[in-house]
Amino acid sequence: MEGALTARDRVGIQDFVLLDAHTSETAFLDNLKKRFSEDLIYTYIGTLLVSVNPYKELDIYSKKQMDIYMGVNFFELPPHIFALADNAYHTMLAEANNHFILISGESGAGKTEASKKILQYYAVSCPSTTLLDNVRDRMLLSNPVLEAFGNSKTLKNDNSSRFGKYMDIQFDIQGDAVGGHILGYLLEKSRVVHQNHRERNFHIFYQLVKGGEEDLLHQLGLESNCQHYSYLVQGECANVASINDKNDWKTVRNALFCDDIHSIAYWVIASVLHLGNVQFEPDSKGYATLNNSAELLWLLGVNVQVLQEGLTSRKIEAKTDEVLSPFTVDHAIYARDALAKAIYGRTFTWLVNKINDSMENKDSSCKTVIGLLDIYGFEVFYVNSFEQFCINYCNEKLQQLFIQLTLKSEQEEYEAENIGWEPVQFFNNKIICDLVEEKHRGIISVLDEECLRPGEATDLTFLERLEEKLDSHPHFVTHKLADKKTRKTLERGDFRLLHYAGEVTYCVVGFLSKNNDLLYRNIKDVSLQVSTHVASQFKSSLLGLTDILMSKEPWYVRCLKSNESQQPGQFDDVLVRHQVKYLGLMEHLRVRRAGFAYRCRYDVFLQRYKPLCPATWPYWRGVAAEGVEVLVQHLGYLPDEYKMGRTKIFIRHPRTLFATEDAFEVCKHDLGKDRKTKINQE
Ligand code: AOV
Ligand code: MG
Repeated sequence: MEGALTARDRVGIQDFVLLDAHTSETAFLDNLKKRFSEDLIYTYIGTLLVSVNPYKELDIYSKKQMDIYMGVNFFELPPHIFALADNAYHTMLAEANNHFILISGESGAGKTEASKKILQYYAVSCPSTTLLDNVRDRMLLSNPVLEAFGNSKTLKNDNSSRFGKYMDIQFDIQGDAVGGHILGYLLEKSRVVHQNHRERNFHIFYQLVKGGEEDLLHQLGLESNCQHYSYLVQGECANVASINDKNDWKTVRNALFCDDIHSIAYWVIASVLHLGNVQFEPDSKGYATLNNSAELLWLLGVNVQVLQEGLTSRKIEAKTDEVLSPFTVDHAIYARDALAKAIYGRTFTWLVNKINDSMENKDSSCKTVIGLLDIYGFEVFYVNSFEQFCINYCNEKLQQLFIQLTLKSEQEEYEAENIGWEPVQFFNNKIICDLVEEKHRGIISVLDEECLRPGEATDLTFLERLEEKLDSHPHFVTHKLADKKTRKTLERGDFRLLHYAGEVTYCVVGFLSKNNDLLYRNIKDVSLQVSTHVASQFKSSLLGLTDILMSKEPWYVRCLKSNESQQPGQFDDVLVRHQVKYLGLMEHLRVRRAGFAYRCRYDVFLQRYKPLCPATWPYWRGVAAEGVEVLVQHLGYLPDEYKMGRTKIFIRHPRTLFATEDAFEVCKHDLGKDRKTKINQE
């Protein structure tokens, strides 16, 4: 019928690979937008899943939906996060190897929601035995607990993750989810003591104060009013429309699975709140004295006198003795906040350990894992500090990993295998990773060096050192180094990095002290350990993470933020286009489209599919590559559908492989049970 919209016109195309050959960025965006307006938030680029945040509940995550996606070939149903989860799962079972799902995108794009959906899929859909239900429940319950302690409202996202999380879901040989393990990365502890305007502290504080039962609050000496606590009022937004702290409290309380954990967690929250209310006044010499020490009594388990001393003075070792050097009020506030941050930070680590104990797979029957990576997304605020520097560096590393695993290695493999290939150009952000992490010259190195000159170095000398070392770096600018026009946009205490995802201007104030994260020594004596040089620790833990990921088979979810105001149904063209650009989605599409979705070593391919051809069954006595050629000719592969490399066969489209897989299933069936067993064993 003339004028009528075809389904394709209306809902767009579900795999970008199938769009017209020379897809422009505009066509790419049109397709996303069309689908978004029909509540179709998922689209594929081959096996990569693009997800656009709808900012509204969609009825697509029910158990019924999970059942629909279970064990179905990837491209047979509309794109879905469950399809990706299922595909990773079945590939893991078939190939008996480890996988990971990298979820990336900027703050508020939907990473955490995606990771929760994937975990739910595994916990609910995979086969189960009663014995294991317990472990699965723990896995699911770990989410609300860690979100309560590790997420908060920021300007970008009402439920923003303020820590990085990598979770291994462990499976046994039957495919049962049998255990889990979480690695946490760099919690943004500074939030405990300071929140910017319109931002909050971690959710758990508001949950306890607003939702805690009267008895409990009484025991902890807490008022049920957030306004009473100086650590909760700085952002002036204790109440957030999209958050129901009272309800969330109930969920978290039920999810905190044992009494010990309950009481310790509450004690810590209460202690931190009381600590925040401790005020200091100058004595006649200007030294700090506590003006309301009663609050401290609630800091259970700590010797009050030692604590008071620790907050108002520092121990200095003299030749034979130790003397107390008193603090000014500013110093004392610094010490108080350092203690609050440290208590909270250590509790978070302790909580992750407890959760890990509860999900541990005790009978070591675990065979393979699927790792889920959900970190804090790239973020740019009006003022950006050390925290944003670490978060954005982390995103830079993940982008580098993505590039290495897809764009770069893919093209290198074609070259190594002598597959004819027109190289696709892409921006490699390695230069920015190096700028941050290179030895001696990189920003972290310079920062660490400055931290080793206590008393002499300041945030500004740190900036000067950077200017000396990086004066001609194309991705680094400061007021001094900038041209006339750019200079106007920079303050003297700023440096600007040209990140892969855009420019970010960092204010150096606080970089040294945050990197040092040093507690005054006698406070450390009370209960805590010193942790030094966060940024380098972070760097090495990220390098460790990269190693973990490199040893596994990757899957990608690229989350896009639809609009800045967290509104349902709004698609901001400029914002989405920017993300499509910096995430390298067009380049990925080009590589994918011109490339080959599947590849397999000749011997492995032949071994699996040899029953499909009389010439190769039961044995092929010649060279494996020739056997594969005979086999695929027999199966009717067209010349355009595959290429023969040096050691591998490359298959252009998954549907070709699926057809072969289907034929294999039928053949296995026909061969009968005994022989089927034999094939599997071989
Ligand atoms: P993020 O993890 O990527 O940001 P979230 O996953 O927390 O972002 O998503 C932000 C908000 O967007 C959620 O709280 C939901 O309200 C909404 N949302 C996201 N995905 C969906 C979905 N699939 N369906 C419905 N609503 C969704 V950060 O943690 O800030 O980088 O540090
Ligand atoms: Mg998140």
